[in-house]
Amino acid sequence: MNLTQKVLVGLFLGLAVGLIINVTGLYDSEGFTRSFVVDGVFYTVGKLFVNALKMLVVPLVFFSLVTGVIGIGDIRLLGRVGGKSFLLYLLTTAIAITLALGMATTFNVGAGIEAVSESDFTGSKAPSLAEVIINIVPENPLQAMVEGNMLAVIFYSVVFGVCLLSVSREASNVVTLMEQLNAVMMKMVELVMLCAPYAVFCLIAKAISELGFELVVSLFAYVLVLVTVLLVHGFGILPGLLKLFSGLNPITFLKKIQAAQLFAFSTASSGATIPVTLQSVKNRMGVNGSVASFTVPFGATINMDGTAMMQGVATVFVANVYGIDLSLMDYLMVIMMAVLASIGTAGVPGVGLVMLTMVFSQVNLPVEGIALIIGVDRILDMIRTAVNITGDAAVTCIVAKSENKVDQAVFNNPDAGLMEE
Ligand code: DAS
Repeated sequence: MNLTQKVLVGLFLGLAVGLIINVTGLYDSEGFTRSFVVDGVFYTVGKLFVNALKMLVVPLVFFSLVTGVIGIGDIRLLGRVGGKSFLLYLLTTAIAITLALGMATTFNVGAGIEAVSESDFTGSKAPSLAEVIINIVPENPLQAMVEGNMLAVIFYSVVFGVCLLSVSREASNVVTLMEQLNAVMMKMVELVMLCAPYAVFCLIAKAISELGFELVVSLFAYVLVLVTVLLVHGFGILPGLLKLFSGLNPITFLKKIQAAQLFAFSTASSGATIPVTLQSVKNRMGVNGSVASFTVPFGATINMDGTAMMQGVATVFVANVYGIDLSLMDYLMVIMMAVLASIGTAGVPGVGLVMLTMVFSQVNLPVEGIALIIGVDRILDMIRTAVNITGDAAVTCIVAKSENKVDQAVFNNPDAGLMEE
């Protein structure tokens, strides 16, 4: 079995075990099953996995962005490619979150569910917009890395990469070292991902043991709306933008991005999927490596349309559960914060949920409301990550086409670069 199949087995086994523990009352009985199995084994394995992922985030972002910038090879190209891809990434994310907020408010998700009085979920107090912008330039880059201030890490990584690129002849050893360290990071992500099936089993089993099927049912509207907007964006809007801005065939694009989408779905990690996304856009779609090696890691780090959509729908869901009316200004703030949050998060499982605390705090929503959706987030993370990398690939193709860096013959050849997973 490949990783995807193993993760899906872990997912469904976890659902089954969690339901059995919950329905039989083993969880509520506060006995051995709950104390040792659920709160012991399941919690520990799940936490170890999440910690391992968080361990990867900062070095992965730094080396993938530095290597991506170096990969451009030509400062002038970086300016055009970097500028175009950054603007397109922001545009697609803003479209995504606006669609999500529109659908979530139309269907009024979360209305009618009993407000949750307490939870142990605590999030950080989000900084004001001015602080978010000022914090982009770190006083101390190492401190920004230690604290996981992702916007500052991204800023410093891009600046470091641009400066290294401008002295790449004299600093060729450093360039080689960066590329080798990036390869090490990719291997480390792969190693951690080997544990994904077992971690998914434990995380899902624990969540369902606790939350029970009724809460999962009551979240059904949240899941249904979010999955709908994710699919509309991933399989409708993004291919449509590809056709509009590049003229490339959207159906061909969707056929050729499938392997990367499936890998993103199974790993719920854009970062882990970078090698597969790169392979898909270069070998299957004919995008020149000089563009893809920047826009793909860049997108995997700053472009998360699916994540922004989750943050939009979750905001409406929790506001309704707690009976809080959001103003137009609140929605505009959610859009801006979700775009910033997606920029500041590296592509690893669950980061969207972590950054959701930043979005909630900005519109004064109770952060503990996140505890309501954390149980089903893992499955949704898998879907939204597939949408995230679809956005990365679509923008990569649009930018490459605008630079005449797409080999049309390869793009149109249905068998080009077929990859065995
Ligand atoms: N799993 C993240 C990614 O890799 C997305 C998220 O957490 O929302 O893109």
